[in-house]
Amino acid sequence: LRRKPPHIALFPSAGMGHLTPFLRLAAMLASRSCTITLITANPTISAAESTHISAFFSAYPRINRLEFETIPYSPTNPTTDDPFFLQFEAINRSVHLLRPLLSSLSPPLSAVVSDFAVAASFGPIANDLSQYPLRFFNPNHLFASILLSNARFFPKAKGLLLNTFDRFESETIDALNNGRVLSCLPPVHPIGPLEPSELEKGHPSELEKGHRLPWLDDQNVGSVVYISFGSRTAMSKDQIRELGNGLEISGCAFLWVLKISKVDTEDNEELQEVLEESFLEKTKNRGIVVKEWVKQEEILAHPAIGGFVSHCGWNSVMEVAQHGVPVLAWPQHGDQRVNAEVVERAGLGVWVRSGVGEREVSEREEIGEKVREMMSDRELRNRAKEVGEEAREGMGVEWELGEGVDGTY
Ligand code: BUP
Repeated sequence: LRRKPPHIALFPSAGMGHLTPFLRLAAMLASRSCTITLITANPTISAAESTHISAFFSAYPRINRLEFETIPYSPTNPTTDDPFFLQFEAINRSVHLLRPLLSSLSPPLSAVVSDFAVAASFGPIANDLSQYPLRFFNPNHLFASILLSNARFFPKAKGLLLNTFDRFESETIDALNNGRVLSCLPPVHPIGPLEPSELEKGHPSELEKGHRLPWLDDQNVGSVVYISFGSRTAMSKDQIRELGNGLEISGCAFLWVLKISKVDTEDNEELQEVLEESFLEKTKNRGIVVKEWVKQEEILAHPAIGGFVSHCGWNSVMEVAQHGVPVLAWPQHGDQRVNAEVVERAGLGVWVRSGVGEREVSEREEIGEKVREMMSDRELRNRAKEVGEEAREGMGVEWELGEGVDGTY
């Protein structure tokens, strides 16, 4: 008897860092004959999200879209003004609107894969909270309370999919699967690094538009340092200036993606207004600064790239691991410090805990020195290369989720 292909709904939360892995997973599952419904919550916070969602559905016409309108969340005494956290909460609070839409889908759903920040949407909530060690967080903070209420749902899930791979975090995966962290967790499946979707392949569009890609093509192998702090981190103007001067001091060629505002729709400054004229003049033949969206996957895959100064958002970590490029970790907030530690322990990069990134404003001399050290560290380069080989070994491996409740897969 042939089994029906499973129908899987995917539910990302807000921000590119949360959307990107879901788009990749959707593309990957669709290519393996699953019927896919991607849930998109409106409104989105950033222009990058809207653009990527539209382009994704054009590139994958067979993937269904289920849109739902969230009820805006605007508390009177907010514990945060982060628009992404507020949107997490808005999604969580609006999820009752989603349930009837999901139950009317045809064919009926075999599974829902939900972002951890909105996981509670789909099931009953356990009562016992004592086992979750959230003492590092302020439980009154919106982000902590979102995580807490969603983490309570984890034991009710059929499985947890992690965008990581065995060799990168073997101890952690082992501890999770052997009940050493929590006895009540379902099986944890490391499914990363996720392959880029069609949307991310091809030339890095913005670079190409500005005719700058040939510049990257003309650089020596492993000579360019790539700098990006992700889609939602804007540094202070002072830090941006120090970083620019640090890059100049390093003597290395560079490609720097510079975010001037936290949300791209609020970005109304030109690079020339933020960077010193002398910096732009002195580095014009040695480096490129862009503020547009670039195809990071493609950049990291380019042979000219020899190092990555990264905020260690988890998607960036998985992407750079896959390409085996050394990292200088410069974590900013959220889970990024934990991620930086993972990067360091895996041998993929260095994290100068008391230095770069850990002060209010890190100074140019130190930045220059650390960038130069990373770019010339042969041992680090070799270990990063090995990490890349380990990462690619895991890619494309078929994984089994087991049989669904209705026996359809
Ligand atoms: Br900026 C930028 N192009 O120009 P993270 C980012 N990306 O492809 P974040 C581009 O966005 P949090 C650009 O490759 C990665 O897949 C990048 O996710 C891509 O960091 C994603 O690295 C960014 O997880 O989110 O966005 O700061 O730290 O909240 O996970």
